[in-house]
Amino acid sequence: MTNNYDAKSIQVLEGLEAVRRRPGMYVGGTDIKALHHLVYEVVDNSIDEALAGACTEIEVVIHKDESVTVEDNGRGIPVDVHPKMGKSALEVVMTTLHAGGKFDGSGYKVSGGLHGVGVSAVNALSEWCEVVVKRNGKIHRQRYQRGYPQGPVEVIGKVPSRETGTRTTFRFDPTIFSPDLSYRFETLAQRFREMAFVTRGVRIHLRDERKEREVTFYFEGGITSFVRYLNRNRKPLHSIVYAEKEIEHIGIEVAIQYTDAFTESVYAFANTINTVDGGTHLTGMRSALTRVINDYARKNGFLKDNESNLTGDDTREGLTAIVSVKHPDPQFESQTKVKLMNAEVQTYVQQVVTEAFATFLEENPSAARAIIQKCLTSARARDAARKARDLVIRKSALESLTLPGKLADCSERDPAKTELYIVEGDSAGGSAKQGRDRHFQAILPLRGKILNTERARLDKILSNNEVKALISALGTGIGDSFSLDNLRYHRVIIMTDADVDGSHIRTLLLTFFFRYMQPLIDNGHLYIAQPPLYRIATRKQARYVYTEAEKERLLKELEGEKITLQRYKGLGEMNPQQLWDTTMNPENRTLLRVTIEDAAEADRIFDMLMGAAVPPRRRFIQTHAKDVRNLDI
Ligand code: 0RA
Repeated sequence: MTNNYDAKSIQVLEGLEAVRRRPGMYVGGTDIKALHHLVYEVVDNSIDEALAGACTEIEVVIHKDESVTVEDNGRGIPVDVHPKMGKSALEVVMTTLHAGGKFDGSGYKVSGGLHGVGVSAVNALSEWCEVVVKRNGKIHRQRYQRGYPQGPVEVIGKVPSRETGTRTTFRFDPTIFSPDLSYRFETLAQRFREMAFVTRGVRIHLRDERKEREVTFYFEGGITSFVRYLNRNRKPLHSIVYAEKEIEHIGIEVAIQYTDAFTESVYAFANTINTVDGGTHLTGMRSALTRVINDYARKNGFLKDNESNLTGDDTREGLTAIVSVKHPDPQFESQTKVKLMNAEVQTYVQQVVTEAFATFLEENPSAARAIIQKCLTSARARDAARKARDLVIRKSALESLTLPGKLADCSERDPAKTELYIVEGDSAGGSAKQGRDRHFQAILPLRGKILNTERARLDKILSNNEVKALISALGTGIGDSFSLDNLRYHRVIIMTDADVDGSHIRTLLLTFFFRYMQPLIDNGHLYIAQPPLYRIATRKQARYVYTEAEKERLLKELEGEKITLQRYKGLGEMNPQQLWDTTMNPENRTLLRVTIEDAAEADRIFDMLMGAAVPPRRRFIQTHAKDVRNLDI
């Protein structure tokens, strides 16, 4: 018995140390993403309680010192002494790897924790952590430092015995994570919104004490509310189709609604986690929709015998849907790639969607007609787009000789050494042309706003002159026929004014690249230039600053001196030399590399940006458009 205990203790210590030595293996790194991961890991456990029907409220608080509290009104982590280990179950949960929510093996239907490392990994990576459990009419508490208990579980008070729950507070360890990391309210809020959508009946409250703000997510309608939310600015073609069924202990839920939009908004969840890379649940839903629509269209004369079936692409346009599965043993492709692999799920989801959607079409012939007409239009548009694209591709083969007239090309021919500046407006384009190093820097001025690509179809976009110039300057083609090998410049740099119009144009360009040239982003070729916001001059020298914070710092530094402060609203206000010095000279400039950390999030951002009514769109552009990762060159 004692031996066993000692052996277990050693195991525990080794486990905690392993996590601290290789945090990457357990929480994916030591950056801001991993930091958010810690919070998700803790909240996942409370969500598990909610999924088990034992918890309705989850409160998350970000404290001023960047510690975080997660509190739920679940059953409370058991605190009784584990007979084999001779210590409290709470301590086992908090200090043993993989002993998270599933520790007693029975209490749980499914586990939300995708990564399954459990709260013990969070504990190990925390400078300090405290867990308070209300259970059996008592308040229990245990504290830890870097994972190690600072004493046994203590009873610190009494409560009515119906009052139960778990409260965990932890402070990330600054010797493991970058010490100046700071939680992003928006990122956490986004995740909790999704969790609340797919966990009907749970209320998730997020409060930020650093800068008093809070938000509560509660969706009575679950994923039906989610679909209504996604379609809030679109015109639905019919009421939301909802189905829910449990097959072989797998909970399956879908909500489906077609709209008049051209894009698709489909999200798949497995155990409340947004499976960005899809998987068997998504495939099951998609193939069912295509099959049901084709069957109905044939049977009711929308498709003639000599006409071919609608394709998956045709039935996707304007589709908004959520598929959410709760699986007792989810298999994922890998730790980071979020893709559900359980093969049986595809069959089950297909079954549920086929039954529900076929019934819906039978019972609602006018909705059925609207959906099928939408799909037929989409098929025709796709056909037209294919023709238009072929034309562009054929033409761009010729146009490798005939580059757009307004492109000021560089003399270097090796793409690895060259850069293309996409510049807003003719006057800034003029300054850039004069200021550049023409040996390796090419300039493409764009006039006015390029098309809003979200709202328009491919065939229309391709007829836009600005877009045409961009495509032929890059040389890659677009969409399915995009080829990175033909990229004519390895750095493609968007350079726009530091004002609202500038950020709008930047966003439009990002949308275009995201939708039609994604490999360009994936391979790190797309950048955003950083023109200065201010020029601050004293009698002795002039300096440029790029952020408000920098400006404040410099003004403090120069206190007492006589200064002139110039705010640059547009690139056009700089002369060619200044533009070169501040924004284009590789020696001094800062470029931000555009990354797609999370394709779904990016998609949502574009979706919201382009799909939304004007006020939220403006706010979003102003706060997030430049939110890309910093890169030193
Ligand atoms: C194991 C067993 C039971 C509940 C929990 C763990 C539990 C874990 C966490 C983590 C955060 N909040 C939590 N709430 C509960 C079931 C205990 C029972 O049957 O009463």
